[in-house]
Amino acid sequence: MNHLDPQRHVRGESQYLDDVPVQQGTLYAAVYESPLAHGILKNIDLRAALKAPGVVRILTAADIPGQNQIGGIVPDEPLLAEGHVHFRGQPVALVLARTEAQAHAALKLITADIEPLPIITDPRQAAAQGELIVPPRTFRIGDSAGTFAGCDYVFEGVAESGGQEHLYIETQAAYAFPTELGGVKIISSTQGPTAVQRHCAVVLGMGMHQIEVDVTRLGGGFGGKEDQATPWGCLAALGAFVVKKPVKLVLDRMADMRMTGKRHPYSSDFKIGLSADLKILAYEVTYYQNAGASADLSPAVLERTLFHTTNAYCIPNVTATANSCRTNLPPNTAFRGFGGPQGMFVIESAITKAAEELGVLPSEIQRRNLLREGDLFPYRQPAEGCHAEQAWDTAASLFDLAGERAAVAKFNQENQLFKKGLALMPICFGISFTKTFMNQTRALVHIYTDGSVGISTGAVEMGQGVNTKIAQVAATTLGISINRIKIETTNTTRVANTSPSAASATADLNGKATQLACQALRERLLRHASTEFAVEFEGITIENEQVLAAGIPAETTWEKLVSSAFVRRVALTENAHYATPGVHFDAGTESGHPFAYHVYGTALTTATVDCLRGTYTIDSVRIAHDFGQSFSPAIDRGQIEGGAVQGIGWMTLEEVSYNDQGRLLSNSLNSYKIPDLYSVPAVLDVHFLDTPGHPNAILRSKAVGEPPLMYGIGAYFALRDAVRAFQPSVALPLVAPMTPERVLGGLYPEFVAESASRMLAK
Ligand code: LUZ
Ligand code: MOS
Repeated sequence: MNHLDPQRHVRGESQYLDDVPVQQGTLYAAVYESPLAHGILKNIDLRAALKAPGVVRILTAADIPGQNQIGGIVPDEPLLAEGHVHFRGQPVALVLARTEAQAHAALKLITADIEPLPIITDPRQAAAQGELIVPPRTFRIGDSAGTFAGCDYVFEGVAESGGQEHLYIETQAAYAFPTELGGVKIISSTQGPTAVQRHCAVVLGMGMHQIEVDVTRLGGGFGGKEDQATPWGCLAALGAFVVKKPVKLVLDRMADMRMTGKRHPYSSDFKIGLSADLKILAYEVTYYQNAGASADLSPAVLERTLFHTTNAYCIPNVTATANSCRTNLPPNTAFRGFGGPQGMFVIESAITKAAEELGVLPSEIQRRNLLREGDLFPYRQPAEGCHAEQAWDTAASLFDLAGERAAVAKFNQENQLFKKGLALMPICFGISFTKTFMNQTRALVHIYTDGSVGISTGAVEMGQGVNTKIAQVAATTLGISINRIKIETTNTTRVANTSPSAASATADLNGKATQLACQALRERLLRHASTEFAVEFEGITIENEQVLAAGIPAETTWEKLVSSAFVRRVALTENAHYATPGVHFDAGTESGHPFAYHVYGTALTTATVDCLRGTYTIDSVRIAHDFGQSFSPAIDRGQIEGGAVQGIGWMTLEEVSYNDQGRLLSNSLNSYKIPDLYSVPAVLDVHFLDTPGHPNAILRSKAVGEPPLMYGIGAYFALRDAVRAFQPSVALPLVAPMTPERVLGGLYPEFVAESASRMLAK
């Protein structure tokens, strides 16, 4: 089965938001952003801009008819700044003009009088000043403090990981239309249509039923449109509501990079205790999450960091504390992995540090501590259907770990100016929204009288192939060709109260709802056939569009079955609700069974460093991955390859950089480097482990969205291994991304420190 969309994508036929035919009278919106990262907003001078050509109206907080509030978890985020500004790029005013160029030209005529306030960009500084978004949370199992005294080895350290720009190809955008009775319809590039609907209703001061949100597809999301499509949807809706004209708002790339939040940078303190035989007995970690200026999804991201504190390892004594720190940066947000990668980077750093100090291979510690069936995670869910050891051992044998190691050692002995490194990266990722109530959705399935089928769910297609999977589920369940099936746009009036397409759970949730609806329709149609042809219900099936059973006429096809059912007034529409069974969590005790299941895998990564230049190549990434029973292997393989490469980018190339004034320095694609064709490893192998899948996974095919991103962490440690082959004594800080500059700093620490101080002196 192939992904249904790519042929249309490469021919330019797929319709994205900016391709929607523009209605007559449409106004174009542009956003005036705060030029300062923190201050008191005393006045906005709109006079010159209002006189500019084509300008129809300029809206500020004062024009909001409902509440000026779009905070999803904590109500701390105004749609338009009011009283204060809290980050550079914060929306302050919305210009509506006849053309896009006129709207942008008018922005330059706006001035704001802002009294500067002190700017915080560092999460530890924010924490020291008590600037926390929510109270700190702690996950605890066993007694870590009491265990360290009995450990043979104890190591402490600091690990830091950087932000990451989502860089969806389609930037943030919305197109809003006034509807009769004073409502608004919004076409939005969002992963969360209901979030856009809910917040538009709040901002406009009306019921959610007055707001309709429609999504055809996104040109990528990666978490960046889970919550942060909302402001643009609300701004376009506000414009349409006030001016009673269609309003289109599309961010250009640099505005998108400046104004939207990214993956959260983390700075963390760790302490790890081991026995003489390298069992990890205790682990303590304190995370400082750089949340940016408002909560956005940060508390939920923070929680998932805690859930992934111990990655794929069983550690009996753990204390993990997480702080969400308020800084004067754009609010950071969901990004593939959702805090999990940040937590997993720290435990891998701790293990690597311990291994380096002890003079053993990190993999010796990793392998010895992998989860086994029934082991408890720190939140007390047992590992059920655990494939951590199977994934590791399969990777080690299939990819010839011993041979690879020998080859790396031989290369390093024979080469002075190039060094190779190797690392293993096991992953374990929990599938489900950690907020239990979010694990629900619905599917609305229509069979039309000609036998064609239209399916609406809460799933948003953003390139991940969820529409293909849902169509496959329906075709399989109904026994018909996939060519009869259309996956409709995601629309809040057809499927209401949806969770965002996120948490790797979209195909599971919406696939299961579709399966339930199609099972009901199938049963209803077969009962009709049983009556119509007076044959036993039990024996009847539909296969390849043919209704089969003794006594059923051979010419009874799917089409005939459907049209005869219609004539007999049988309902050809079904609406099904699905809620993941067995998930629960008690935030009071920080324990429960939050995940439907876990996904496992192991990557073996090798890299070569050019020890003169500090440049490098990631030579190979070979992955043994737990797909369960994949029914779309091409799509699933694509997710693993894409995720691994995106993770490599986060860990080795992509450096989100703000100055101390909160100004984004990496503000375009010439200062922010993402993986391209040339930085993809020459070898990127994906092996499908033989695993049974899980009943909560759609057709036992496990979720594939987020887990592979964390294979990229292996690239960081492979590079570190190579640098240490050149400079065995170097005290390399555990700071990601491992950019060529950082590699160079590891290769020539004194020289780099010296030249840096010389540059500073200049
Ligand atoms: N969004 C969310 C997510 O609201 N809860 C989650 O647990 C989650 N996990 C991954 C990605 N997005
Ligand atoms: Mo995502 S980080 O599952 O939107």
